[in-house]
Amino acid sequence: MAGDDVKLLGSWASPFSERVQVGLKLKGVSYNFADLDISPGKPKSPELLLYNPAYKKIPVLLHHGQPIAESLVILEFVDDQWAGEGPSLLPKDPYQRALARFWAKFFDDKCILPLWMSLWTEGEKQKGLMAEAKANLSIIEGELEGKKFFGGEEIGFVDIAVICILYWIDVVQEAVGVSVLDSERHPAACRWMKDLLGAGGAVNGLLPPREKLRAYFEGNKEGFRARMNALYG
Ligand SMILES: N[C@@H](CCC(=O)N[C@@H](CS)C(=O)NCC(=O)O)C(=O)O
Repeated sequence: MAGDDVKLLGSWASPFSERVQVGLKLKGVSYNFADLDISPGKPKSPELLLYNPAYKKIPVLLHHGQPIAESLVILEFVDDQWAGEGPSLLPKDPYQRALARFWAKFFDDKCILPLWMSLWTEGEKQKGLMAEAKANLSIIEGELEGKKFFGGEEIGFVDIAVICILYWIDVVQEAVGVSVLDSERHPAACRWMKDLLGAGGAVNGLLPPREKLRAYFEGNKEGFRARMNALYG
């Protein structure tokens, strides 16, 4: 807020960086955005290596020059630092708070890699990853049953964590010509995603335009395929 010095090292093309941007925007916090080029083959920025030597990954938030890394950790920091500004991202009740952290962690640990790697693999390997993604995402979907948002009536921590990734998966699957996320396999997630992104939705207009993102991944698809298989294949 006024007097705060907030800088985000990120990339417009990163869903993890986007989680932080959505959190800051919902809270109404002004920030400077350093849009780093994380395309495959590009050297890492010295600023990133300086502030996140442990993981060497974006996003990194600098608050008065103090670095914080890891998107979920940053989101929690944003919620605490600007408590009282905009909506609370995490529930106040300790048990509900713990549950929100649990589901965000489960999504990160069990859903992201099989969803993402389904896009960059083929044959039996891809089939196995798709089955794993479907099984784990169905568990997450169970959490949405009878609710508008993961957080209940208002958008919260888990919604932000999940929407950024699923939006990317939805766009990138189009760019690479693979289908891993659809309303037949994941009806609750697709319904929830449509509500959030559509006219009047809580993140409508906050995420990068679909066409821009699709073109970026389409243009870099061979580089991403090689890099993802080298890292996780
Ligand atoms: N667990 C991390 C993941 C961050 C991450 O994977 N960042 C990617 C961009 S999407 C990155 O920095 N990639 C650059 C690289 O690995 O060289 C978080 O939640 O912040």
